[in-house]
Amino acid sequence: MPGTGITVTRHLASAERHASLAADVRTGLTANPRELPPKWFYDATGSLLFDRITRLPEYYPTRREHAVLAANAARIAAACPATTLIELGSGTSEKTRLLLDALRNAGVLRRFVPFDVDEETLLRAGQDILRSYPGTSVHAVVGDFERHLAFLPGSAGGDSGSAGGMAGDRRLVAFLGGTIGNLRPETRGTFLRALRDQFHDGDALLLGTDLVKDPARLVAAYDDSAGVTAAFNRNVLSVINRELDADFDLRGFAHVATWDPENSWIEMRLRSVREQEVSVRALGLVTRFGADEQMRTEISAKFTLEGIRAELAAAGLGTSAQWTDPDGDFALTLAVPA
Ligand code: AVJ
Repeated sequence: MPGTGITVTRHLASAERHASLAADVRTGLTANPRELPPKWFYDATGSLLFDRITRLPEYYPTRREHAVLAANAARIAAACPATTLIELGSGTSEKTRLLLDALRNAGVLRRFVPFDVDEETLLRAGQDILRSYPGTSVHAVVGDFERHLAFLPGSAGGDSGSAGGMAGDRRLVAFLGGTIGNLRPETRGTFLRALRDQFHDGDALLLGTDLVKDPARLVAAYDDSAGVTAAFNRNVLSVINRELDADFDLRGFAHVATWDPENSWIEMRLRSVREQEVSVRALGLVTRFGADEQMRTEISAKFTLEGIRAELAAAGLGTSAQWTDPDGDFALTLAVPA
């Protein structure tokens, strides 16, 4: 983007994104039980709805994580005086600023690398940061962190040429919001191992995770009284209607949120309120939903402090520090190559 001072690397073109949605929807709608991956919630409407979720009285994770980060940002910058802050899944600009401020105050910050599937979100976040942190360069990366992690700027497989690499570069990778909980345990392991494989000495991961607590509070956070989470959940059907020429009737699907104590995760589902037929024209697919049939749309795993350390250790990452908010609702973990 000439003139803006933002460098953009694209690993995900819109045609590829479309093909990946089509494949996920075909697989998910023909599976038994049916399931749609949560990454497709986030079009412009879905991102707005998520933003409203973060301000709901029942949805504590965003406020709690902000509190842990505000209390410990200086310690994080001291433990990992990074020249580059990489943020996986952006759009959390307020929290990003706490980290950028701490790294700037430590006198080390040179570059911000937001990594997200949505180019528009990235450019908006990048512009804001560029204005507020003069002298800091912004390198936006459009990609899916489950697939393009090998290409982080400054890593062995990535941009280590004159454009992307920097001598003496030390990277802090922030993966906040509890988003790692949206991955299944096996996928989390693969993801963490891939990240660890990109790390050089001195690089670190800052991981935000929601913690196990009273199930009533957990369920309320995913089934708010204003119905915002319900609208967010149903929004995946609008995305499929628009992008794959489908005819889901959003009124025909009810929001469900349950706590699964065996798997230690919240599960969101859409329940077909009647028997109905849905056609997805772009896939040449017509399918019947039975009355009360449920389709899973998201898991959101909740962790224990020891459990987080164990998952990191299994991926070759050692925990150097762990913090929670005063109520013990949410954790930040700083990890380095073991
Ligand atoms: C912040 C993306 C992890 O799982 O809590 C919020 C998404 N889903 N309400 C979460 C979400 C329902 C959220 N993440």
